[in-house]
Amino acid sequence: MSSKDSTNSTTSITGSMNPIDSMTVLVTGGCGFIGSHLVRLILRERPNWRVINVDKLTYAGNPENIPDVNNATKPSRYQFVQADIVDGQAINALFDSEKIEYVVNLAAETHVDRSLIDSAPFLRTNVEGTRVLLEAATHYGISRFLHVSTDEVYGSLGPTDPPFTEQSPLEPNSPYAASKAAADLLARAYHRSYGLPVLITRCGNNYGPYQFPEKFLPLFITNALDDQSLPLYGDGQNIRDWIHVEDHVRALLQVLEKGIPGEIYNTGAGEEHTNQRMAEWVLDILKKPRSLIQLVKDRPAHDRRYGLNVTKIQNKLGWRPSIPLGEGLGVTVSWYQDHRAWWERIKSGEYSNYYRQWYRDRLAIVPQ
Ligand code: NAD
Ligand code: TDX
Repeated sequence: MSSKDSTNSTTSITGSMNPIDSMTVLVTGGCGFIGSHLVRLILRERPNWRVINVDKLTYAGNPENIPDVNNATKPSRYQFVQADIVDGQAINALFDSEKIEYVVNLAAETHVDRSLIDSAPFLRTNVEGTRVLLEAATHYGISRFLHVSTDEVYGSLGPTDPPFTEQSPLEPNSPYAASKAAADLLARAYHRSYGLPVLITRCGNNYGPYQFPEKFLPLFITNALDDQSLPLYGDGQNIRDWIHVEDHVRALLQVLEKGIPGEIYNTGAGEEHTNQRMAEWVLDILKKPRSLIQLVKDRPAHDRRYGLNVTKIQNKLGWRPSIPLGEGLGVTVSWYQDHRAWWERIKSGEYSNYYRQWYRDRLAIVPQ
């Protein structure tokens, strides 16, 4: 690989920039769920930053996730580029034409169940796409590369195990998780091998507005709104550690600006709950009967429990989650109630084929 010096970078390789400094950040996957919240946060709170959003617009990418940005932001501060992160030519052309200082890599295939049907797109985007970005970032000598990994790389906890720390072994169980673990380790290797200032975050389950309704909470909320069954896998006792997406993107910004290159930061809100509890919570908020919950065939290799020790990000960077689950869940349910057109368009499109295929054997009655 070729490595250029950092002449087109405005900071030292380990230094972080003052938030008021002007700079250009490349966000990949900015039309997805978390990426759209991050783009919005940066444009709102870093008035001198320019955001280039590279997104392929897969089934999960949706420009409608950032309507305020698309319609109201001055073009000079926001640019959307439809491109595939695996396409080295397109990515290098972008680095050639723009003075990119920071990269935040969120672009990924993200749905565990789809990775169990076909793992190829997961390996392609999550591993090869990350490699293409790391290579370009190294070549062009950028200041910081934040790779957004996931708690799923750690595998599964037993009921009495302490939560995962950054030192926990990586034992991914699904093709999705394995592809994310590979990308995570590749990002680490680019730091060790080439000195690329890589930062890695591993976050728990996000919830909030604009989440694609294949994921547990938006699927259950929108099914409940339509009085459809909520397909709860297995015995419903699997545990996830839930965090509001706004808290997550604030952590990402903090790590991007203040994190130490080469370091990994777990991110989570310490809200561990069983899927059954979450499903009942949604139904109670909507005043719908709990009989809508239907226990269905389990997901293969279904991780039993995720939980994160977030002492490091709290102590080293001073980040704290600020949205309690009880509050965030209520507001999120209201958002889906108020944005029926957004999710109905998704659920009636390509997603309906997937839903029929995946849940056909699971649900007794699947809408035709
Ligand atoms: P998402 O599926 O909502 O969005 C992914 C985005 O990436 C989409 O806009 C899609 O079009 C884009 N994309 C996919 N393949 C691409 C490619 N080859 N080139 C360019 N763009 C491409 O995902 P999300 O939930 O917002 O997750 C974002 C990131 O955060 C992922 O890396 C995911 O692994 C990680 N993460 C998610 C969670 C969670 O709970 N959602 C938790 C921890 C980590
Ligand atoms: O229909 C369902 N029924 C059900 O019981 C679905 C879709 C899910 N579940 C269960 C499986 C999980 O235990 O709910 C839990 C959450 O499922 P997902 O929303 O698919 O998330 P998960 O598998 O935990 O992975 C998520 O968190 C980590 C994201 O999808 C990943 O992108 C992220 O990395």
